[in-house]
Amino acid sequence: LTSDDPEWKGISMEEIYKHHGPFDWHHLPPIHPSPSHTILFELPLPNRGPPRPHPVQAVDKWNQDCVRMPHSVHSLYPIDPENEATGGFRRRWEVIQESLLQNFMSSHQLEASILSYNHKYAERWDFAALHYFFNEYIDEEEAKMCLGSLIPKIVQLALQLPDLITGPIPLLKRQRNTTISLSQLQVASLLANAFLCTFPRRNSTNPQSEYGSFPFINFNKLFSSFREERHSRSHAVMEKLKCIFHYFRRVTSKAPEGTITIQRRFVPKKSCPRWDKQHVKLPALHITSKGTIESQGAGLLQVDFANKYVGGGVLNYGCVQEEIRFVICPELMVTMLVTEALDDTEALIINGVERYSRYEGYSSSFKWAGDFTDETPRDSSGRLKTCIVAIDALYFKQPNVQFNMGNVIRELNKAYVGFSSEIVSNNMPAVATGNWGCGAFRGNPQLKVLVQLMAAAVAGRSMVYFTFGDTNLRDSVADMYWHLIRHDVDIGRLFALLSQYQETQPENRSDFYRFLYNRSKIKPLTHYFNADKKSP
Ligand code: AR6
Repeated sequence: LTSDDPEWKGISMEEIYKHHGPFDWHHLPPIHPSPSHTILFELPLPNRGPPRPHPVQAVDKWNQDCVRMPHSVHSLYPIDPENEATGGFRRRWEVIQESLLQNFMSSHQLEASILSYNHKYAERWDFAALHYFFNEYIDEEEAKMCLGSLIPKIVQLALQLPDLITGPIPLLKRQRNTTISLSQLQVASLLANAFLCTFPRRNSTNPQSEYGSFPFINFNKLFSSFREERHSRSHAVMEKLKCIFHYFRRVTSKAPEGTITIQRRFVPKKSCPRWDKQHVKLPALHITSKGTIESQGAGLLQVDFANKYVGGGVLNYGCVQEEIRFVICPELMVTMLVTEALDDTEALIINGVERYSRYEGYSSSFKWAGDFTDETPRDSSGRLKTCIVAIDALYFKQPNVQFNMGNVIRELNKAYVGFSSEIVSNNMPAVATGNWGCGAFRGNPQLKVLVQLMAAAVAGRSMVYFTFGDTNLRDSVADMYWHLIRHDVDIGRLFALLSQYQETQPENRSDFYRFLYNRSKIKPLTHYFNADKKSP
């Protein structure tokens, strides 16, 4: 089963794809409304053009369970911001419209405009990144084009919001299984509003505030992410801005026609697997040092190495796996509008997002590398057949702590919730993953690969693992994988071995894989017992 091809080990991609094309899985049911699934467009879809908004008669809800929309009649703004007590109030949406419908000659005018409906933050927000981008980073011609032509289009797209979104958008709150489907055009308009910082109540930094447990969505955070002394990280922010402007260029020159589904998945802890009692075997594994999840994982369940506040530092200095994915597929950012911080046994699954940009480099060397045409086919509900699952690993300050069984179980459950599905099928796409939790979050990839394999096994999926250039990791994991297969080590047994390793005192702990090699050769009693029963 192993190959001579030095780039990969384990099972071939043909076998992972079960000898079909990458997009031939039939595991995802069409979009269908239900009490837990809100659909913001009309079904069936039109033969051409973007989906029409649903409901036909607009409904304006202003409460704790839905996104507080900037155009709601309930969103009010002081007529005289300096003198709230005396001046009375008007609709904030009117203020937004008036201040945005103008010709912008500079990014400073755009800043003034944004602040005119966010006066509370006039002293606190700065727009250093935005100004650097327009005045220093891109050339004058480009800056002129962007301000004179693209920004007005973004404004148009944002101001279409009341026509494009007619129903309340439910929030995906903690410990609820809730799903939302939107059209790509609706998402574009929401993101145009985020860009212009129009979402009310989303700016407080107080954790006790109404949205204290939600990610930030207004782009002011990104616009201020620039410091001379953080030169290389500020540079990456400039390149992220290029990706975002490119996205808006694309969606304002031709309205996208597809749809997107966002699902919050919650499995109560008591319904998660008893890991010591799982007798499934390790699943098929393809492990490679070449390629990335988003490029070579076509059609598979692609893991987003997430923060519990989905999107992580995308609207800030962050520029690692999650943030890069969010800027090359900016539709992912709409999840930040609706998703409350993920709990331990929760995941977010996003179907249908499109990729708009190419990129080069990583972290501080990240660069926008031009337009990307996404050739992924669509399903019958208009979604690109791209499926992403956001799971947040634990951050480990102390490397030893990750072997504590409480933490191992937490990571097993998290991966299980992300990889499993309420739809039972024996034809589930493999998981496309890699060093989840092992970069910014400082986990041990030799442990995390096994944790993910165990979760995939119980969820009934194979796995494609990208080591991101690390050939040593590829080889050591492949060797361990074949060793465990040869010794018939099942998930419960592997769990028991992890727990034995953890019982040895940290100062006496040997190399983790050496420990597994030594111990897994010794078969547990139950195996002898079963073997005895079979022998004559
Ligand atoms: N494909 C495959 N592997 C990759 C890719 C890719 N496209 N990009 C990176 N890797 P990291 P974490 C590998 O640090 O540790 C964010 O801020 C590469 O080896 O992004 O889970 C989130 O918002 C890299 O070192 O994930 C969270 O706050 C490793 O994957 C936090 O980082 C881990 O990537 C999560 O940190």
